[in-house]
Amino acid sequence: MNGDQKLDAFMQEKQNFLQCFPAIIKVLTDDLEHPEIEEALARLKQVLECNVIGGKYQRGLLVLIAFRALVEPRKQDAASVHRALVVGWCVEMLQTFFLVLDDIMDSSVTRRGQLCWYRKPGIGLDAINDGLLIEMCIYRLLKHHCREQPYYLNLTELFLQSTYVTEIGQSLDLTTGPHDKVDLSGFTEKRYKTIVKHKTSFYTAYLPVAAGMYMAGIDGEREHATAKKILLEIGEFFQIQDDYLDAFGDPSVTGKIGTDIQDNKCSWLVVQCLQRASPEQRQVLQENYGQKEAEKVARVKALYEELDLPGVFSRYEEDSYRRITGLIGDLSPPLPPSIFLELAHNFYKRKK
Ligand code: DMA
Ligand code: MG
Ligand code: MG
Ligand code: MG
Repeated sequence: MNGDQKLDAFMQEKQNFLQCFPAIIKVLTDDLEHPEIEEALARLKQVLECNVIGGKYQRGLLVLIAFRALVEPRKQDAASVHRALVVGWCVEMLQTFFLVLDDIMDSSVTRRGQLCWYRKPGIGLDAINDGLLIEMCIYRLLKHHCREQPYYLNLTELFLQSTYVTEIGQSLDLTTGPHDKVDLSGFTEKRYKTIVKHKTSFYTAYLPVAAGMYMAGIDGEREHATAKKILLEIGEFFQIQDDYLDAFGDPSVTGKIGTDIQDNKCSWLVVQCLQRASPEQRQVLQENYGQKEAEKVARVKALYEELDLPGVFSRYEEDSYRRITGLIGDLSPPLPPSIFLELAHNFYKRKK
């Protein structure tokens, strides 16, 4: 199959996926037994509709793709498929919870083509509680739809572990690039990989596939370790693209304005820049990185261009894609290569 047909796997599932969102909202926000919390649930409905919708749904759809590839067709009855859709939305809610809080910590301006939630009039830091409520929706949905399933505990623990791992990654992301001090010596490739494995790869790539595996009854340590190895690689590739797009993407396409240079982030670009910079260029970075002035940000981007980091990125993208397809080629049953190939195709050369 070629790349276009692979992309269709995500597109095919998308219709169904979006169609069941209203039913999910209903389960989460209709509570006739507790009329005294009606206002809070009305707000939750608004929070969910404004924040969970509008992304690419790649992580949520990936649960469906894994489920379809791993569960025997005769066991893909309507109720089981619905549970997979729900778990897909749980992954999207985890992502939304992280993003609402990440945008506050990163002082971001836009997300998914709109003002970030905390920047909307009248919201401000109340967004913190909104984010926490979105997180709890995961466990309410799992309980409501999956409590009787043999994989309920595995899924619950998987979501909890993914949250912990991501929060550890966010912690390293924040402390490696503090607000008050630019220390370029901390921006190493090794630290970069540790941050990304935790803050992105685990929940972006491993979580959705692992959820599909548990739903299919695949809970062996060996199978999960094999899947994790490849998925963490694919996740690293995804975050490197995110870092590249932060400086060189088109905000009208990505839906977000980059902030990594201003925020003193240990981005893939700054790590690559430091590996190639002359002492003079390093000095330019030292004087301009991690500050909000537009001229300083522009100076850092000009340095990235001088060092041809867009070219370095293109070459990295090709190499990484080749390495990932190689790893996928070595897979053995019960894990079919299709899930991993579809994911790699979907991420490769993305513009948003
Ligand atoms: C992504 O980091 C990680 C999480 C857990 C949201 P990021 O700040 O680079 O993401 P974005 O570019 O979407 O703000
Ligand atoms: Mg961010
Ligand atoms: Mg961040
Ligand atoms: Mg980013």
